[in-house]
Amino acid sequence: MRLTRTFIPILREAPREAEIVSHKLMLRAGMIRQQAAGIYSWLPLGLRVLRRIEQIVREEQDRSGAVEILMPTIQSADLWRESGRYEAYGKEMLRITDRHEREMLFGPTNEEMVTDIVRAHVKSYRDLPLNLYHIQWKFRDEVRPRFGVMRGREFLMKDAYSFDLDEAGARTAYNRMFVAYLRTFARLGLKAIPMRADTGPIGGDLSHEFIILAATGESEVFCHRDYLAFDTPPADVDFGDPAALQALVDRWTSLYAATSEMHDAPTFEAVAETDRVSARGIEVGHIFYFGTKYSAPMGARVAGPGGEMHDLHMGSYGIGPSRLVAAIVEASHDEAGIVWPDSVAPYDVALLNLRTGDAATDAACEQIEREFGAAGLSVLYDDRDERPGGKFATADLIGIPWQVVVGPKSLAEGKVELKRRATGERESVALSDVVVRLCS
Ligand code: P5A
Repeated sequence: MRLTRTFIPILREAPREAEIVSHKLMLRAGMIRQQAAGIYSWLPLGLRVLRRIEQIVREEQDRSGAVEILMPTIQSADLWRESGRYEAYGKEMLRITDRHEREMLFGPTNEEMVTDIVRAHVKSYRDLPLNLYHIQWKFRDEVRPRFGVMRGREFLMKDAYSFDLDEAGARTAYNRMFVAYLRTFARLGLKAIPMRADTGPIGGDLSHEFIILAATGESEVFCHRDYLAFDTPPADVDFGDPAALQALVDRWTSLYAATSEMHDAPTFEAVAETDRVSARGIEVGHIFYFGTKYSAPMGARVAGPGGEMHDLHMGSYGIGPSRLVAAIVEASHDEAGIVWPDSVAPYDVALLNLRTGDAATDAACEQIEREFGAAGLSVLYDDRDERPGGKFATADLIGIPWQVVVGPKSLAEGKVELKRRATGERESVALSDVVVRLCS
């Protein structure tokens, strides 16, 4: 993609309303635009990152056995009356009336709706276990929307819902999501620590938040330092083996880790002082087990092996892809701009033509762009008529992992420069080798 043909409205200065570095950088890099408090448009660069995050989340959900659906954003108030949450949810719910005076709402979460789907179609224990998820926009009229897409009012959520015959089955479903989340966050280049958490308006008594440590995080958290060095479960973990899953979860819950609502100071102080981490964190995922809280009032039950009826045991599991874009920037930037992890970068390579209009540099850039494309790497080609300094600054700001710099002097010797954004390391590479060098 040529920079002159796409739409990346770079800002020289961060708008004053941006308080934290991720919000500043996302605005400066032209990734998002605020449309109202806590409501954003996603511009091309931001959208590409959001889509890559969504795709990694989707792959790990699918790997764990969850099945993708898509439920609407608008829901009927009647469904929420069945669970008793319509009144209880309060002012955070955006309530809407349609032309027939029917009460509707913009969904803040989908426990009721998915329970309605399952009660209509799932009648027997043979249809279980079942985990349905979707990736859909939510609306919560937050008291304090802030920090850009970190705490929006409209935000994207991956929400999964598990259905099992009994508590033991539901526990395995919970463990599946727990392990899938560890893998998801690691693939996004993040160290997320599962911490005992409060359940709030979702309910239930077993819950973990997945937290990444960051000075600008909104939550106060406490954990054992060893978690920072724990290994991620491998890609071939057997999601059909309850004992193997339990062993992984046992390990990841063996040390102290709690959010401030669940914090127990005496237990934490029993941890050696050098191992105690007391920090701020960003909640990027949250999982819940709440048994029959929705299935019992809504009549979601199935016949067991002997024909007896069971209320379904449920859990729900959320990840915030739009918040993750900001969280990754918080975790990965320097003074010059964003440093995208390879797995979510908006493009793989930034191609800088230092003398646009020069026949040799133009031809070399076009050749490189074609060859990278053929090799399956995406390229953002800076073909603007702009000074080299401006091109370097833009490339550093938007943080694409590799930069290929094509200038007339080195090109005369058949060379281009390759720079790794994360480390600043540069090497001079023959024009004919640059694609092979990145693909190997
Ligand atoms: C779990 C899935 C739930 O809503 N119901 C369905 C459960 N959990 S949650 O913790 O309230 O939200 C899940 C994740 O969504 C993200 N998130 C947000 N992202 C941006 N702005 C917000 N205002 C916002 N609120 C929640 C978080 O990643 C959270 O973990």
